[in-house]
Amino acid sequence: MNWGSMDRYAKSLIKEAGQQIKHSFFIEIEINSKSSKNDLVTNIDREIEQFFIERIRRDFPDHRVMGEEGFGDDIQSLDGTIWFLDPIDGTMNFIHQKRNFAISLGIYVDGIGMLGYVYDVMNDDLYAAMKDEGAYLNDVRLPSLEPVSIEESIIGVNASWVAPNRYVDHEPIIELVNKCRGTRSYGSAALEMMHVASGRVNAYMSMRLSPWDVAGGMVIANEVGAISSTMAGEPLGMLGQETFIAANESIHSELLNEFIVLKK
Ligand code: 2AM
Ligand code: CA
Ligand code: CA
Ligand code: CA
Repeated sequence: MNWGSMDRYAKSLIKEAGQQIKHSFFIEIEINSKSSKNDLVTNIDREIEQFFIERIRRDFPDHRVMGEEGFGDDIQSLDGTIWFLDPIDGTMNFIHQKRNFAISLGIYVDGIGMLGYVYDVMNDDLYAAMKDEGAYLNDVRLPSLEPVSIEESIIGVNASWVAPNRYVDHEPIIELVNKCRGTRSYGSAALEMMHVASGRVNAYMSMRLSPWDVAGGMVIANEVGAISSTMAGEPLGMLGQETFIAANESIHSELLNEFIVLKK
């Protein structure tokens, strides 16, 4: 299969899954917590992941899947074709708001992002990119990002960072919040990355994200010239949880050098 038909296949799978998520609003959803009381999961997260995995295994038996809910493969290396899937990114929003969540999918070959998708289900907005072929929102090409200054930037940052926390020194974050034009926090890493890729927000950062949170978004962000890295400025390893920043190229290193002081 070539990349064009792979792209069509992935898009139709995502749209079908989106329909299933919308239908779930008519039935009772089962809610459980995972690592902590506010880390939520539903039967729909699991069912959507299983839906993708059944199709992928049927149609691409030599591909592997890394999915949040654990129905995929045990991935220890990036060799071959890997589908990084988050069936619902923003589960808390899915439960509480019935909006502001996304399906996030990245298809990587030997660690290189070839296809990326973030589907804002309730708005029917599909962000998609193929490596070196540009990024699109519903088939309209996203332009390359224009440079911005910190003073003119909207920064996607979680409010808990301006209080003492175990990840970063909060004083420099307060300085950043005061210096920038404004801050936003939407509760879906994949959608926040799409705000960056569309120029609506100029940087997004998070302390602990997994490969499925960022795999799709990074392919898209890369095509418009946004830089994605860990908070140490390194490329992501894509095998476990890491710190993360996606930013307009013009402010990426300034954010890391001047405002992010990681705790040991
Ligand atoms: P999720 O909804 O798929 O869990 C805001 O919480 C963002 O961080 C969401 O994109 C969420 O993805 C992600 N996230 C990653 N790890 C998380 C965790 N342990 N608890 C809650 N959210 C997490
Ligand atoms: Ca989750
Ligand atoms: Ca997620
Ligand atoms: Ca999820």
